[in-house]
Amino acid sequence: MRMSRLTEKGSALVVSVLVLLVLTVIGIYAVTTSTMETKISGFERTYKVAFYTADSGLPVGVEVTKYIIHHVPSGIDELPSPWNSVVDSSLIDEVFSETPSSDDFNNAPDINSQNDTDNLGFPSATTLKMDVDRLAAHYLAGGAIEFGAGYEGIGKGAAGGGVGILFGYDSLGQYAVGASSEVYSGYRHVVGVPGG
Ligand SMILES: [Ca+2]
Ligand SMILES: [Ca+2]
Repeated sequence: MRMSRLTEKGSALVVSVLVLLVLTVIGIYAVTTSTMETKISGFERTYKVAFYTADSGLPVGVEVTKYIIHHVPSGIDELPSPWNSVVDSSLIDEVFSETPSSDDFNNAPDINSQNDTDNLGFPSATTLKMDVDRLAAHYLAGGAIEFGAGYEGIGKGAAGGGVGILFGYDSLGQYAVGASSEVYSGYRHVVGVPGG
């Protein structure tokens, strides 16, 4: 009788230890999984910040290009703030030159947000670097109405075509350590011809 009770006590102890072991393993698994998920969502967030930085830089590049075309500045200091601090001086020549440029955003970015004290309003630890390239110019056939949406040039001839200048924007957004995103976009600037 006594022996039997001792055996029962021993069995209960073994079962308790086994249950505790199983619970411990489940607990470790749960903690590991949630830590992994936290890390993954953290990576996702840094990637999104990098992507939106790159993406929101594209309109900046287009506006800078338009300004240079319309105002023909002789130097970068003639650009309005904060563009005068983030635009590389080579961009003015690039916009008007028919010779394609071979620069890139790593080597010599045409726009670098870090050169502005406010980082162009982007969050801290974020960088926008962009390469603006004039790709090609081509004559457009057809009437002004056809190009009405992109019309910004001179001389509205009803039957006149114009010149379309293509620009490419290679935008790099960087956030924190290692998170980066690249977005590429284009813009066609249409210049009308007088007396068309
Ligand atoms: Ca350049
Ligand atoms: Ca360029």
